[in-house]
Parts: sequence; structure tokens; C-alpha cells
Amino acid sequence: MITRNCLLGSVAVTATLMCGLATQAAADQVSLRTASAFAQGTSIPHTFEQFVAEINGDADAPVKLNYIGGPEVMPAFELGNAVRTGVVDMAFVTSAFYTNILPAANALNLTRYSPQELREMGRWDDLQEIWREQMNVHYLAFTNYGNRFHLYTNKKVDSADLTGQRLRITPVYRAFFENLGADVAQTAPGEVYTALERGTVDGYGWPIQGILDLGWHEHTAYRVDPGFYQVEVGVLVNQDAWEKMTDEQRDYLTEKAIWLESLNELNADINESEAERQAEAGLEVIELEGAERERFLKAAYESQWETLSRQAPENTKKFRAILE
Ligand code: 173
Repeated sequence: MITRNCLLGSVAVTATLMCGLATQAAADQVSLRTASAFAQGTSIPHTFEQFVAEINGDADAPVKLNYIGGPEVMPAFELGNAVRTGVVDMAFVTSAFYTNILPAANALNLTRYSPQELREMGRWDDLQEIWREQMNVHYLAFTNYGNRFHLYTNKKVDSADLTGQRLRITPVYRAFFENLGADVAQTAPGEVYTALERGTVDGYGWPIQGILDLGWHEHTAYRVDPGFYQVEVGVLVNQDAWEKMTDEQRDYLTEKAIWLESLNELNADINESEAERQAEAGLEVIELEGAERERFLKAAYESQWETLSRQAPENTKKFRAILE
């Protein structure tokens, strides 16, 4: 093994060893060009950044992650296509940002099962098959499970009726907010601050985590509870890059992916401390209760499943079978 790819032979023992060691590092360590759809140092990518640091801090790792940057180097809604085509080898990106490539992929937000449960139930392979066939990627890890989405607004609401609200959305929230009467406008996360500052939107959808990191609390009056759906941000590897790797490299990444998913368990505590930080920053909570709460949650799930099945009936049928 140690002299693999070494042409010197065994003229001198030291020469063989040196040659062997040098070529082994080159042959057995792969470097993956890696990008993120979320700004570095904010809440959403924080466990992914630990994953990158963990791998790059391990001198013997068979894989290195060459992190090239966040949405400033690759627009968030284009990263899915970049990992599909191999412009990057690894992407940290949510399914709602690439529904143009994999229709109804954001059904992942509606999952009733954690990534661990999906793996144990044998359904993980079914998911990976869809991502491989339709997007040419290996779905490596599901982060942010346990983090929940919320509606934030500057225009007070006292029921599940959102008529008169102009809200910033992504495909995560479109069907839901429209179903409750809102006008919607889609933007990447990087445009939300300015939209709030200028008042071009009254509010927006976003997870419980990250508001203060992004400075959005400066222009946000209310958070509406309850939260809804599961946040999902995936680690995707270009399929050709995945197939070129050795079993050792793939197994190494899979083991680290499972460790990364175990960090999702921290989300319950993080959600609580984020809610406290929001309160300290002056955000008021509007808690929908009773029939309005039920109407709100029912609209969230029913309108999204209905829209997904209209847009992509075949995929949605497959996703329901895996996720429900
Ligand atoms: O609101 C968004 O931009 C969005 O869809 C999302 C998805 C996952 C994590 C954070 C935000």
C-alpha cells in the first residue's frame, strides 16, 4: 500500500519509503470545493462550519474541504445548480433554493421524521436516489432539523388572517402565506435587510434562529407563534465527485455527516435561547391560540402539500411516501 503509484522500486529503502509516503498523501486525500448558501458566522450554517473545521483540523483525514465562501461568492438560489454541474463539489444549501432543479424538493420541510429516523427506517436511501437521479448529487447530511420557521412582521396580526400583509418569502412559505391572504415577494436572504429598511415588505418568513446575527431585529416588531415545519439545510456532494472518491473517503464523510446530524439535537436549547435574545432585543410575540392557531397550522401543512402536488405530482407522491 505504501509504495502504491511509486515507480522508484526498492533500490534504497529510504527512497522507497519517502516516495511512498509522498504519493500516498496525494493519492488518498481529495480536496472538495465547498460553498454555502448562508452567510458565514450566522446561526443557520454554524454546525456545518463545525463540520468543516472538524474535517480540516484532522491531519489524517482522507478529505479536505476547500471552503470558498457563502452567498457573496455564489448566489444562494444558484448554488444547487453549481453542485449539480460540478462548479462546486460540495454545497450547504436548503431544498427551497433549488426547486427549479428538483421540483417539490422542499417537501423535506414537511417531514414527520428526523434524519436519524429516516436512516433507521431505510427511507434515507429512497431520498438519496431521488437527489441522485434528478439532481446528480449525493445527499450527504440533513442539518437544522429541530429548528422551526416563523412569520415575522411589523404589521400587527390578531388572527390567522394575513390580508393586507406584504411578506418576503421563498418557496418554503409561498403557498401558506398566500393561502392566508398575504401578498408575497420572493427574495434571497441577502436582500431582506434592505427590504425591511425601505419598507418594501411588512414582514418575512425565517427560522427562529439567526434574526439577531443578521441584524433584522432592528426592523422587526413582532414574531408570530407557533412556529411551523422543520428547517432543512442539506450538505450535497456532486455525484461525479462522490463516485470518484475511494470507499475510505466516502465512509469518512458519511461518518462525519452522521455526527453533524447528531448536532441537530442542540436545536431545542438553541431555539429557547434565540427566543430570549429576540425578547431582549424588543421583539414582541403574537401567540395565536385556540381556533386561530389550529387554522394557522392547518393552512401551513395543507396548502403546502396541495401546492407541491399540483406543481410536481409524481415527486410529491414519492416524498409523501418517504416523509409521512
Ligand atoms: O427564508 C429562507 O430564506 C428560507 O427558505 C430558509 C430555509 C432554510 C434555512 C433558512 C432560511
